Amino acid sequence: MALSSKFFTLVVLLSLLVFSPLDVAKAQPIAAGLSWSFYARSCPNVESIIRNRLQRVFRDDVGQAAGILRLHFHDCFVQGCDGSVLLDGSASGPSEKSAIPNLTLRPQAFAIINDLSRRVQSECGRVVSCSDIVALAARDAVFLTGGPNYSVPLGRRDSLNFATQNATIDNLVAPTANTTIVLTKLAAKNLNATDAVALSGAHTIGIAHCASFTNRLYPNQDPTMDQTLANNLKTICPSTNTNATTNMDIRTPNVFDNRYFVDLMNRQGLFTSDQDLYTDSRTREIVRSFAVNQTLFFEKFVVAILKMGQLNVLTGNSGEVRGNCSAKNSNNLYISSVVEDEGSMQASQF
Ligand code: HEM
Ligand SMILES: *[C@@H]1O[C@H](CO)[C@@H](O)[C@H](O)[C@H]1NC(C)=O
Ligand SMILES: *[C@@H]1O[C@H](CO)[C@@H](O)[C@H](O)[C@H]1NC(C)=O
Ligand SMILES: *[C@@H]1O[C@H](CO)[C@@H](O)[C@H](O)[C@H]1NC(C)=O
Ligand SMILES: *[C@@H]1O[C@H](CO)[C@@H](O)[C@H](O)[C@H]1NC(C)=O
Ligand SMILES: *[C@@H]1O[C@H](CO)[C@@H](O)[C@H](O)[C@H]1NC(C)=O
Ligand SMILES: *[C@@H]1O[C@H](CO)[C@@H](O)[C@H](O)[C@H]1NC(C)=O
Ligand SMILES: *[C@@H]1O[C@H](CO)[C@@H](O)[C@H](O)[C@H]1NC(C)=O
Ligand SMILES: CC(=O)N[C@H]1CO[C@H](CO)[C@@H](O)[C@@H]1O
Repeated sequence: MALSSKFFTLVVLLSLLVFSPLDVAKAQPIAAGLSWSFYARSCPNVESIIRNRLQRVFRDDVGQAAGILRLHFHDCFVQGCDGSVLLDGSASGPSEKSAIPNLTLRPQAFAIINDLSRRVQSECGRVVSCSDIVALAARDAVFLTGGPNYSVPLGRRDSLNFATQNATIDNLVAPTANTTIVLTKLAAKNLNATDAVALSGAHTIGIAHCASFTNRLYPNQDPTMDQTLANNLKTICPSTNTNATTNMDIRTPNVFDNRYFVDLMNRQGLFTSDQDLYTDSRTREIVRSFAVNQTLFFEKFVVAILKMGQLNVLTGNSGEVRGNCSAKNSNNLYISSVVEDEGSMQASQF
């Protein structure tokens, strides 16, 4: 009896391990060159350095979590998850940062990533890429606001160049897009309808500026918008060019949960791209399933963000590990004069 109950406990513990959210992550295929233990020897504390710091940052201002999560999305969708979005413009051309969709990325998100990179470098040297730091910080933004925890495959390298403004505009999706456009743009990145709905669920945290949704208020009110919400939004944004912001998830604006989908079912989604997911028959049932089952949403979100987080990654000897996330190493006088070449950096990782 005692033995069998011990055995039962063991089985329960084992199945908890097997079915924990971490393993939802680890069951997913990973891109060649990435690994679940990439910095195990070269920077074993990288994840705790980042998480401990972000815990403090988000305690002071939880909104920064949304800014960081969105930065990961913009990094990955434009030219791959290569830290390109972090580069400041150079004399050679306008950067990804200054392209129109990036105007509303939070300046603090860039500062937070640079600060994390400095902290990681002071413990480990220049071994962890800025793109990996963004991916880990985005995971922590999700987890520390109430969302699922998941493992992040690591080993991304940073790009030597930023994307053009045109590539930025072409790859990102406008908030005025309908579901057809959302599905088409995400399919181009091998993200299917389930992924599209799950990833849109990131809008369960964060804010938006009037310009992102006044297309639904003026000149004509979108008939799929709840009247009370429309009235409130018209007060916040009396005209199309008001520089004000509003929470995206009216129920629990700072918590990563499934209420965004409850909003959609109540015609309280903020953007056309959000609300149309419930209008369109191809995605309506997915929205409903997430609204009634948060565990299901979390599970599908982890699958989708892991796919997103591995789009066109640079690995091996491609790209570099930036010493300053805002500049490539050859543009960074300090780094290029004192740090050894990339070959020896690579060797030190194994
Ligand atoms: C379906 C395609 C998407 C569209 C059309 C879209 C559009 C937007 C827009 C227009 C904003 C507000 C910008 C502003 O007015 O300040 C925003 C904010 C945000 N987006 Fe998305 N987005 C999409 C997908 C995603 C994905 C995949 C993620 C992350 C996984 C994400 C995370 C966020 C977050 C967290 C914010 C809040 C940022 C903050 O508070 O600073 N979005 N998005
Ligand atoms: C979250 O996942 C990470 C990566 O697998 C792991 O190191 C960490 O211990 C987990 N944290 C919690 C609180 O579950
Ligand atoms: C960028 O897009 C604009 C408008 O579509 C076009 O006129 C311009 O030639 C493009 N520039 C480049 C460098 O492709
Ligand atoms: C979606 O938007 C595109 C471009 O504006 C338009 O051509 C198409 O008819 C729209 N589709 C639906 C189903 O509304
Ligand atoms: C989307 O892709 C996942 C695998 O990443 C798969 O499990 C799921 O069934 C797909 N969903 C749809 C609607 O095709
Ligand atoms: C809009 O407001 C933000 C602060 O909320 C400010 O940083 C920005 O300069 C303003 N932009 C314009 C065009 O007034
Ligand atoms: C919710 O989704 C989870 C994960 O897919 C599943 O195991 C569970 O049975 C679902 N719960 C209900 C009440 O359907
Ligand atoms: C990082 O690079 C940016 C862009 O070149 C520069 O403005 C900034 O001063 C650099 N930061 C440090 C700490 O060197
Ligand atoms: C956060 C950030 O870097 N924003 C940039 C967006 O583009 C404008 C215009 O180029 C820059 O001034 C901002 O610094």
